[in-house]
Amino acid sequence: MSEKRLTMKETIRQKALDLGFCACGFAAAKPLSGALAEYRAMIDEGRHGEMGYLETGLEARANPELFLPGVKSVLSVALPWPAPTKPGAISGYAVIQDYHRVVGEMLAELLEFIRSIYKQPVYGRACVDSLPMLEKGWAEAAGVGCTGKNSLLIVPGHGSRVFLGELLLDLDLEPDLPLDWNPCGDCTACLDACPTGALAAPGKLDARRCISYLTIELKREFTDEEAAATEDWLYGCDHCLDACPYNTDSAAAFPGFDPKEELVNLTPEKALELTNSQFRKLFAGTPALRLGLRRLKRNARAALTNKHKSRN
Ligand code: B12
Ligand code: SF4
Ligand code: SF4
Repeated sequence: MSEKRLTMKETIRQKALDLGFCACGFAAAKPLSGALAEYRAMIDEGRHGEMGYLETGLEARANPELFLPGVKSVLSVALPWPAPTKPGAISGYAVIQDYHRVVGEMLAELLEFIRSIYKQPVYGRACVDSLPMLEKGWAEAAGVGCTGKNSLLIVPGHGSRVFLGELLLDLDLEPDLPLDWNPCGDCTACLDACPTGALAAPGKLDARRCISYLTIELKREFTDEEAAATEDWLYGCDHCLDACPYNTDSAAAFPGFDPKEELVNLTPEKALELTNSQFRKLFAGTPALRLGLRRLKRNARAALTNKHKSRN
């Protein structure tokens, strides 16, 4: 490999860190075989529940060449969000600015920078949950971190309270090596903290039992069993994140994320009183806006029932 290519890569990585990402790595855009096998197993076993969109484009998720011919490298980044200041009913990642927009804008700026330092046209495409990509698999391949038993990617020194994003590039950049790191060892804190048994085995999630899936992804009304499983959560669930020793409260978050106090303090009672326009105003700019008021109220009714049951 030429010294120039290495220098370019390190210049890009430094820019990514300067923009606020806590980690940046590079992988060759070659098929990810191990991650695809895990993915197929999830679909074949029905663990994805009613997320029908996960059944499409299976091969492409592990091989970006199939939807972006000519792509040679996958640049993977992580952006840390703040630890909750107090327990709330909405996951910490959803009481702040929508990561799709924030990470997407930062990746667009990084791409502009890359174009400015190359003396040739550079084709690039940013992805934050917006293309069929196995984001954790790519982050692992790029040496950004390792997947823990809660199935989330852990970045050394920053934990798993991080969003992932990618830039697909037609540049032939030297790939980084995956980390030689077993972050979990004998720890089982996340498996023990999951109230529903959704973490069926280390690294294997059964979404049908996951509160995050039930409150965010499930479109229909709950069955009685599903409603009982959601505890007092209105959107998402943070138990397996909060339990992880790598997610210390002092880990530095991206300063551009500013928790919305009204969302941190939202109760099921208040959620049930919201009108449509109040809902849109309250959730504007956050990832939870896409839930819609009907499903927020579904979640709030279940949370209230669970609260009353736990008192009796
Ligand atoms: C569908 C989806 C969900 C589904 C299913 C989650 C899942 N684990 O599959 C639901 C709705 C439940 C969900 C919930 C959450 N999600 Co989500 N989700 C996604 C999405 C869109 C696709 C994930 C996917 O393809 N899953 C299918 C499975 C098979 O793939 P996988 O988990 O990546 O597979 C790996 C593991 O299974 C692992 N593995 C397999 N076997 C074993 C065995 C061992 C021992 C180990 C250690 C690992 C391991 O290897 C595979 C390859 O890396 C991604 C974005 C994306 N496009 O990738 C975000 C994403 C994974 N979600 C994210 C977040 C933040 C969450 C929540 C924390 C939100 C919340 N607070 O409520 C929860 C966490 C729940 C959990 N413990 O996973 C982040 C995770 C960031 C990170 N640090 O990893 C992502 C990457 C979005 C983003 N751009 O930042 N999510
Ligand atoms: S998000 Fe909640 S329900 Fe889902 S695996 Fe983690 S702890 Fe379990
Ligand atoms: S809580 Fe323990 S087992 Fe779970 S991901 Fe963190 S280190 Fe791994």
